[in-house]
Amino acid sequence: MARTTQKTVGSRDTIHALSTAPFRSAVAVVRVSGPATRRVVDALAGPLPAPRRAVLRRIVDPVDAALIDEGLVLWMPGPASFTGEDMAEFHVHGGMAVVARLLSAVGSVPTCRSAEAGEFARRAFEHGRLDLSRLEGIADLVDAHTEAQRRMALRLADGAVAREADAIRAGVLEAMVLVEADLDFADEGDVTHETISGVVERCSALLARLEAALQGATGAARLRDGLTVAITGPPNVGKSTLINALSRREVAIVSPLPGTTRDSLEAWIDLDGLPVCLIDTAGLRDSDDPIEREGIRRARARAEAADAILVLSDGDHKAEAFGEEVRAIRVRTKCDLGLPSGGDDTTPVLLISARSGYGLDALRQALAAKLRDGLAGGETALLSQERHRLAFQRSAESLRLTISDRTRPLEVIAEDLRVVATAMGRVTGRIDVEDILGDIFSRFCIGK
Ligand SMILES: Nc1nc2c(ncn2[C@@H]2O[C@H](COP(=O)(O)OP(=O)(O)OP(=O)(O)O)[C@@H](O)[C@H]2O)c(=O)[nH]1
Ligand SMILES: [Mg+2]
Repeated sequence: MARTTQKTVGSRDTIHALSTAPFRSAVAVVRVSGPATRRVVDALAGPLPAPRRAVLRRIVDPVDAALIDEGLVLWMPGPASFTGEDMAEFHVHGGMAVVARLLSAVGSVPTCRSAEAGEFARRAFEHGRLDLSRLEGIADLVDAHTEAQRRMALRLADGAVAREADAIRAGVLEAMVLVEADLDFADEGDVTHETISGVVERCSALLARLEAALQGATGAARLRDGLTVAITGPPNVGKSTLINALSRREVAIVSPLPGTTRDSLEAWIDLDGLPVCLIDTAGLRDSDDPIEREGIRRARARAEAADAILVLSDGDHKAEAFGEEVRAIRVRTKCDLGLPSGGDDTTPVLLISARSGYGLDALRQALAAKLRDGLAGGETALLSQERHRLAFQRSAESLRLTISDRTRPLEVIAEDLRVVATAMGRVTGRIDVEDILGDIFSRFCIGK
């Protein structure tokens, strides 16, 4: 059916999108935002319901009055909505045909068009409903796979970073006032060293805050992206059997032939709340086969870059490399075939049988503990996003300059302070935002 509605592109357009996942599901939610939302509700579902109350309605296509589905309709007038504009939600059965027809029906209302990626969030920002860092937190919350990621994302969405950035910015603005006052009245005697003392005192306190915020930030960023664990060892020790057991999936081919795995294989697991990418690798040995050699080269490279390494050995094969690394956990496999007689090495070894499940819980615990050690407080850190970390870091560097050299002219100090105020303002998007908006909102998918 051809729909030839005149559309005007612009921010006063009314936008619509499927906000739930684009798969068959019990319920799908289509969101609408913008000035024509009233008309959309009226055309598809009859008179406007009471604000923010779900009502069950017959939803029809205004083009031919055909019934699309029966579902819940929510009317959320602006400005107290997510975007700050008039909004509506249609909760319908989540079949793809239902959704497709509903989207086309909404799109037939004049000035309605499909939302671009992140456009709902962008409107929320532009209408001052949420600052940038909170919106980034919401994006992380949607992407969170594990408890640790969820908690971290929620802190950001809840405004923890925004509050800190605002407080630091306010402190810097106070220091700037002192500097500007001095610059304006520079001819009224030698008060400059007093001004500098006052500024340095304020900057020291602010630097302490910045440094506290930066604590654990590197670990937090790794946690946000996920941690990698390489499973290494000689051929046939049971690396592939272990990745299958830990991920509870048939990720890798297992066979009694040594040299079965050549490519590195990955499986994501939730390890006590930590997002962990397990990597099964080719067995380490001297080989003349060029394909196996490439596999072994990759295995070593993955292990080098991993956050932790499981170094496997069995009764027949000893582990060669990585055994002494702090990142390594030594694991003796196939313990269902008999426990080792011991005495061959001093490094503690975890005993497991991937076949019977013996020792796997202890291995999970040891691995989670090792990864948490490496995160160095990242789980509770304030800053998990690179963009925020860089802003705090740049600010800290500026303040260190101000504090360390009291002989610099006030004009230069003023510039350092401005750098901090700008960096903190960008975290929340209060200033100079246009150039960073695209970056952030492109991370959102359509419907957010
Ligand atoms: N009894 C016993 N056999 C195991 C265990 N884990 C693995 N095996 C056997 O050991 C053989 C090799 O297992 P894989 O998991 O393919 O070993 P791998 O380390 O991935 O070997 P490559 O890919 O060749 O490097 C297979 O026959 C497995 O069934 C175990 O816990 N107990
Ligand atoms: Mg294998």
